[in-house]
Amino acid sequence: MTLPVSEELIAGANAREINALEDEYAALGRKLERSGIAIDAVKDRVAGFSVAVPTWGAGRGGTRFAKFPVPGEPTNIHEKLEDCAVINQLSRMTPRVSPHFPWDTVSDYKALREEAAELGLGFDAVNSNTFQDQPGQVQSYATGSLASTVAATRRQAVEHNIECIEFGRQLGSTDLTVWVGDGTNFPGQQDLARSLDRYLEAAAEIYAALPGDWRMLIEHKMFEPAFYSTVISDWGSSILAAQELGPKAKCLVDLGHHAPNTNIEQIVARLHRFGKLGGFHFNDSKYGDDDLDSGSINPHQLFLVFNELVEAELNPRDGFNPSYMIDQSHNVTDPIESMISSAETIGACFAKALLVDREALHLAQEANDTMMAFQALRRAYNVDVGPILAKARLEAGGAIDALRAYRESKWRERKAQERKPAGLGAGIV
Ligand code: PSV
Ligand code: MN
Ligand code: MN
Repeated sequence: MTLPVSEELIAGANAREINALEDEYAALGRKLERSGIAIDAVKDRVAGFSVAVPTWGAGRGGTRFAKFPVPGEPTNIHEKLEDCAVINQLSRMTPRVSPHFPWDTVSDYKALREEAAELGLGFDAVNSNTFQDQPGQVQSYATGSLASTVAATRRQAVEHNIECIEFGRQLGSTDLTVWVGDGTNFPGQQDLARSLDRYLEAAAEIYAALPGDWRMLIEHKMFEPAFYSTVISDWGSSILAAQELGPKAKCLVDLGHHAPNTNIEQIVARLHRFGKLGGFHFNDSKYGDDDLDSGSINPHQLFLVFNELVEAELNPRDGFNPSYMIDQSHNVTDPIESMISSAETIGACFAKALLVDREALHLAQEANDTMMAFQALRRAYNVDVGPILAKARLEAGGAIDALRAYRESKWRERKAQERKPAGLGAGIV
């Protein structure tokens, strides 16, 4: 394996920070011990936690108004993998990459899988794209894709998804994430029931092409690019579709795809209850599908989501194995820095959820002692779990302070000299 950042640089940075970390870790260990929690056990759980990063998150995102590339940003799948390897090498929490087709152009999938492995990476869910037209494409997605009234367009969308499964097979993926932009902008524009019929019929063809150990993750979104209705608008439509398709179909929850203030943690609990929780796209939002960095606006919500996930793990239902991925648009930051910071935030919410005194919580719930039930969550949420994450990173070969080590590596500055400039223009969704 050839990792991108110099091991000496990481070791040097860690040597400067190790004493402070040991001190903080020991102090936190004593504090947790007073509540009967063994810090090493929590650290080991955190060490086993990972979240995938999206190839499209490795470049600067943008809005429909503009995209401002960062000098040295990756412009092809090989450079994106290199950057993802930097994130994982320093954070040791992001060993898998999720590709998006045809945004990622690949000539040899087998070789790409080997290239990724050499960088310490594997592949996560493959994402199909039927929400944009591509050069040379025969049918336009202007009328939608899987739910289009145009049979040839539906066929093209089905075939693209099946082709994505084949790409994923070669890359070692086992999940296909399907998000469609299908929907309407005017009342009456389409028959709301028949659109779903068409979607279900087309999705069933994709489902039928899934290999035995694959899952189809259905991602709902209530608006954008369609602003009156979307075909798979919410978790209700998503779970109904997943139930109709079969056991390999699960629901994917993108945190930004709901109406403001929606109780997402409750959606998580509901999906799990019916064995349909397939995975997450982590990001944060203030207004809509803002794709802001995870936990940057509402870290408490992220903690509550993980609280449900820890509960779910203790009460397993059918095939509980949610896939975790970051889906953010890094418009004003270095994407590597945003993903290092986001992975840390996501891991921290998981760690805090592990600290919840479940017995106290359940007893308080049974006794209808609202304040003590809330306090069981609050106590865990208030703990600074930074030392636990840093220790897990250090033991896995990463950097105690991953962001600082990244800055010291001058990775972006060096890539700005080596890589060809990224194109300008409007961003991606
Ligand atoms: C749609 O808004 C979405 O969340 C889907 O996951 C897409 O694949 C992704 O964004 C692309 O940016
Ligand atoms: Mn998403
Ligand atoms: Mn989105």
